[in-house]
Amino acid sequence: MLGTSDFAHWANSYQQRIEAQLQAVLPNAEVAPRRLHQAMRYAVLGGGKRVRPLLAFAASEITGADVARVALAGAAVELIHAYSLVHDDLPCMDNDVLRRGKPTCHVEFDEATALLVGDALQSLAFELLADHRLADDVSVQLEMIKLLGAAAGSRGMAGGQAFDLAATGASLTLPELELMHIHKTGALIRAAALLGARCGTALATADMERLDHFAKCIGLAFQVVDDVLDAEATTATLGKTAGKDARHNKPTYVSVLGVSEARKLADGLRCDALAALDAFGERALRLRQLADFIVLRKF
Ligand code: GRG
Repeated sequence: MLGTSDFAHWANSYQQRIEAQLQAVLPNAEVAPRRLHQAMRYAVLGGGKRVRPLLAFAASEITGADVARVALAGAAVELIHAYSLVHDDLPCMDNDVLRRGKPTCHVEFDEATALLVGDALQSLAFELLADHRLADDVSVQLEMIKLLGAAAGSRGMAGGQAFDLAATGASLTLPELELMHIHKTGALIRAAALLGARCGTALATADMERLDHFAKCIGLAFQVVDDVLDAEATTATLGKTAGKDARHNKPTYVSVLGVSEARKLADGLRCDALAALDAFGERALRLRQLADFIVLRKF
């Protein structure tokens, strides 16, 4: 059995791989429109845990996918994620000034540029998925493009953000909170795992459902932990403003359950997620380790 340091080494090497892929696909900052291209690179490069691409790489180990394909799929998901952070930080949404330990995109550049950064990153994500061979079967690749579109759109992340904006100042029940986060945070995390797997050999329907269940549980666990960290960690550790949820009067797992129950919920979700991987044996080692990282992380 491999230990934590082996996971740290694996994660580090794939974080570097995704960084190189993102460097390569982002427009050159010296090419016009330079300010927009500089801001796109600023928003994406040199920060973030890269959890979504790591999930794509880990899931792809189940289906023996080509790493070059997975890097492109993982980069597409990370571009969507980076766009969502840039837009989420805008004054019309969360109005935040710190992200990944540096000034938010609209603070460093300006609001109009930040809006365009999000738009352009989203377009680039789909361009990547359409422009490179990611699956042997063209119809599978079309399914992959559709999957990311649904995960990012009004029935996925953007819809979750709409639920979130509507919930400010309201009190939500646990099922309502879950519905919001399955969309806002969970949809893209789920897409990352499924896209990584789909770059390789096709899985039987039952196995795809197992992976999907894993991804749903871990996507929700990610958000529960995010809420706990917002309440307990410092701004310096997180690289983003801590304690914001309570100040903005947002319903969270901590406001509904308290820290201790929220932690128990995250651990229960981790156990459910891990159980869904039993059928995959050693091929799911990295997914198991990532599940542990997501729930036990301190930032
Ligand atoms: C603006 C369409 C639109 C959507 C925004 C994802 C999102 C929806 C907003 C981000 C705000 C937020 C705090 C979401 C909760 C969980 C989350 C996605 C945290 C940030 O993700 P990490 O921790 O960030 O993976 P890094 O910086 O490590 O990539």
